[in-house]
Amino acid sequence: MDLSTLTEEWRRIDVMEYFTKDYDYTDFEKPSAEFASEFNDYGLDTNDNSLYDYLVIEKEINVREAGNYRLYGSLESPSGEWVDYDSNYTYLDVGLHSIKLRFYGLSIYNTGESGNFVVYMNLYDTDEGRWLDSTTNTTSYYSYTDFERPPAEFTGNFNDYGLDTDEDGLHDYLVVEAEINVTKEGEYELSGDLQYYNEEEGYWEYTGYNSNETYLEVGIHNITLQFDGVRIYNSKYSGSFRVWLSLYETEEWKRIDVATGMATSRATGITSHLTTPLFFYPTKPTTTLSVQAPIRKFTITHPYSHQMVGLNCSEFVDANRKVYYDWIPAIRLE
Ligand SMILES: [Ca+2]
Ligand SMILES: [Ca+2]
Repeated sequence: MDLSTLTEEWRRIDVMEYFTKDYDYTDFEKPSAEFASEFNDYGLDTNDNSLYDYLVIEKEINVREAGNYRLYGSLESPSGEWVDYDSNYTYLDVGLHSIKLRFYGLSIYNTGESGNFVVYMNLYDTDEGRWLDSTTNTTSYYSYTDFERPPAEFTGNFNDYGLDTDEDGLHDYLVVEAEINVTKEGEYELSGDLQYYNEEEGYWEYTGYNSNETYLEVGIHNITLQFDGVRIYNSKYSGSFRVWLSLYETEEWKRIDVATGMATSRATGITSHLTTPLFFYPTKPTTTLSVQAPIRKFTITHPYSHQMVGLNCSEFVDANRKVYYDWIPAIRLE
């Protein structure tokens, strides 16, 4: 989905109400597959340390026509925070099948929540590229302490300063340092978005991105990000900047920690992932998604309900041509 290509020129110029004859829905085609009732879940420990590496779910699917299908599932914590997603692409013959999804144990540990987790599922026919069915199931009780611990995390110590690389007295970079405690050596990536609060428009303006991938031994490390000074000059903003920091392990490319105290800026209820729908909960009949810098808007109209609404989103390109694959920054719902 490239929102930068959306225009505001689409205007409805005429509306007409027309009523068809009466139809019986049973006279129409049934979906080639749909969800059946069975649902099962269990913890999976892959390295025998008595902590679950994955939460596995098995969902029953009733197939009417053999073909290629995709089961997509999104996991939410008991309090409704998004945790992880997984997809399973598979060929299925006619009949009942139990299909598995695996959710990342560390992401569950990071919620700090115990209780029954919620799995939102969608079923797609990948031959026809068609959505077929959706359903929601609740897992049995889990404590977050049943799952794997983060191999690295922020200690909470941060620092920042201007860096003058050509000694002309002006900062070439704004450097942000994050202290990271590594308990399992490996490859990690620290990434950050630099933002400032635009008082006039009332939102956080994106001012730069940087990432730093590095191999880290066990211990405490200071990892730095460098944000482009010219970009900051061009913003014409003076004051404190906010940095949204994420720490990834690069084996499974999972986010293992985010810097605290910065969560308020993120749009409520939005998650977006590689080749999966962008989901949100509509709270009004019409929801406007706003994308920042410069502001662009588009409106999604849908029945008022607490069902999730999905947009297909494989990548997101913001107005500055920066491409995001795993989340959408600077969007808000109105
Ligand atoms: Ca384990
Ligand atoms: Ca300089």
